[in-house]
Amino acid sequence: MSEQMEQIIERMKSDGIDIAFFNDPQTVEYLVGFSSEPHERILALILFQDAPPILFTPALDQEDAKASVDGIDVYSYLDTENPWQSIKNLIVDKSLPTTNWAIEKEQLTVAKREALQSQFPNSQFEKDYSKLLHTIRMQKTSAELEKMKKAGFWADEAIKIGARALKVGITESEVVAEIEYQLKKRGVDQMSFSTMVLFGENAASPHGVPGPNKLKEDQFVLFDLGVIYEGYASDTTRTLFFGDQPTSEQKDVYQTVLNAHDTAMDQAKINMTASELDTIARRIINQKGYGPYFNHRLGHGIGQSVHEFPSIMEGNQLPLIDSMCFSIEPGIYIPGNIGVRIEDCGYLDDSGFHSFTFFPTTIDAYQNFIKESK
Ligand SMILES: [Mn+2]
Repeated sequence: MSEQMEQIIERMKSDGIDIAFFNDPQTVEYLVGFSSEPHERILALILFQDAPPILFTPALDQEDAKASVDGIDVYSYLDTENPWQSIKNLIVDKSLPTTNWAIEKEQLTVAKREALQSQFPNSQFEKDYSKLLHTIRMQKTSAELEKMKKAGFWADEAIKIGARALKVGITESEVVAEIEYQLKKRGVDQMSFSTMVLFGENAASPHGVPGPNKLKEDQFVLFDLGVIYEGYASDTTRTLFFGDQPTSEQKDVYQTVLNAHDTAMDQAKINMTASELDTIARRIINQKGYGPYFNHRLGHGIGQSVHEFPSIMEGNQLPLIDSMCFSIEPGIYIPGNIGVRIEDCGYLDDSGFHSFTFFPTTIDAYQNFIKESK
């Protein structure tokens, strides 16, 4: 049984929880190593204080599940069976207490909870273990960090593919298509979110949408993208200057974001709070008068999902700890005019913050890259 599962069972004992029911596919994958998206079917990991865990899957997943887990009983149901009735029978067979349940309130729909309640009318489903899972997942194992480095490698490759594709007149959508096509040909078939490529003023919205805009000389091109590799996400943003004559405003905005990004990367350390790290970057942007245009938190945790705990934001007094993974992504967005963001995700250890991505960040990075590729 994994160390993380043992940690949860210890917690069940101290909380007086008889049964913990996890139905988030990512939780299941995290705890037992079996990955599947059940759609409307039921996939669940059921933990007890003093009995072996049950992995409950749709019948079509049973063989894969058995092959990928160790020391866990796998049971399945057919589409023609009532999964909740099957779960009840499995649990009742164990003759263990069933009064107090912990569930993932962020994942278990009301309908599913009612289905469980109908099978166990005298049980309580009040305890929420969503936060507990977030907390455990914040601290990555060395095996997880290795996967995240690989996911980072492919994010850097994606930026390079995108940079090579740039030319006057190409559209944002065409650059997105090129990136995803080239990655798929190389065996990377899942992005961690919709790839973003935004030209010039279209990048002035932090959640802009790529479309038919055509690239012109001396515009910024904002790439925000990542891939899923072996179940782990990457996420990086580069704002490349396409041309060689940035205006003084373009230079000033870019250098301010870069300075905030580099300073936060350099100064991030264990035991600092998430809020303190946000402030380090935000102060630099405020001092240059762009504060109102940095309208989001400095960063977010990352792992199996592209956004998870911790949130690197003002007011979050959570201390940063060893092996936590998160983004550092300051930005300045002046509506209708200019948008610049620079983002790297990485992990913390005793010697500081270590990025998973390495594409250069200076304003002439695009020019240098093109020269070197020739
Ligand atoms: Mn991000």
